[in-house]
Amino acid sequence: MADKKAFHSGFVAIIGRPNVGKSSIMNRFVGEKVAIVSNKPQTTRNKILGVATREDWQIVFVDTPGLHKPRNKLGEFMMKQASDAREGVDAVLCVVDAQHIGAGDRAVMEDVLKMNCPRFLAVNKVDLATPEKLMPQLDTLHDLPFDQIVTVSAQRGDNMDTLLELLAQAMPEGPKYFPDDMMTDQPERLICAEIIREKALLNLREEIPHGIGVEMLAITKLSDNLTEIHANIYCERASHKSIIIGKQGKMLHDIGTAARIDIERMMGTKVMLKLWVKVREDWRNRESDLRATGYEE
Ligand SMILES: Nc1nc2c(ncn2[C@@H]2O[C@H](COP(=O)(O)OP(=O)(O)OP(=O)(O)O)[C@@H](O)[C@H]2O)c(=O)[nH]1
Ligand SMILES: [Mg+2]
Repeated sequence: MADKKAFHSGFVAIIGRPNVGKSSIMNRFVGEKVAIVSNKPQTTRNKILGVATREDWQIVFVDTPGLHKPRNKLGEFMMKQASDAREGVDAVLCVVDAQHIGAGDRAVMEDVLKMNCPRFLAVNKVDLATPEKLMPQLDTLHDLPFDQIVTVSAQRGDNMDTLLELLAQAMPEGPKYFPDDMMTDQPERLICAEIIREKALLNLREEIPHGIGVEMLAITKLSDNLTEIHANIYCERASHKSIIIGKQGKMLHDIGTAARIDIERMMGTKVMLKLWVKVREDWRNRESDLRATGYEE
């Protein structure tokens, strides 16, 4: 009987500035939306695992919050999550936005290049960058000692299979860390909270999204196909609260409806979703509020 080919596996941290498309890349690799995505920077707040499994390899991706200067305890928590994610990984995937590679991205790349493991660079959103804009940017990257530099589009899919294959080839021999059907380490209640936050991010503008947190109060399975969910949406000012609720409750209704549809799909049951909006001034600096919204070690 022929020897069975050795299984390869490992952890890959995804690192980069806010909004470059880290979570979109992970979702594409996993084949499911395990991390929420929005056009607002600082969408991701926790380390989130996403698992891609094939016949002879498994990669566990660690999506991280975009690197920025923290302005409150939540920001500090996020940056700690991002730096912890680098510990003990088998490879790192640094991500930049093809439309603009700035000083902040360069600092991140320099930092990533200090890591002692295979280092990959994804230049994402190539669908948005014209060749005239992209070429000079790529020229400035070629000298950097990444193991591979790949231009990709997480949204359109360009080169994503190639990048995934290159990452798989860099994985050492190892066990299957997670069962085949497991896509993420996130518990159901955290996924629900994230879905609600995503819908708030998509619907709200300016500074409000950054000040939003979701506290899950209860998830009750009323029957095999009906779940009741209660959650608080935190915001930082009374004026924000009235915007989140909207005229005759329309905004909150829209956020709730969009969230309910996604949660129903995830849970495979009908969902009754009840949301309340609470003003918690400075909650992003208060330990107890951070704990309630899921931001603790
Ligand atoms: N056109 C285009 N848009 C993209 C692509 N990848 C991501 N985006 C968009 O870019 C925005 C940010 O994507 P995210 O995946 O949330 O970015 P992130 O790096 O995880 O952001 P943070 O969690 O805030 O650090 C979203 O609006 C995505 O839809 C891409 O390849 N092409
Ligand atoms: Mg993200």
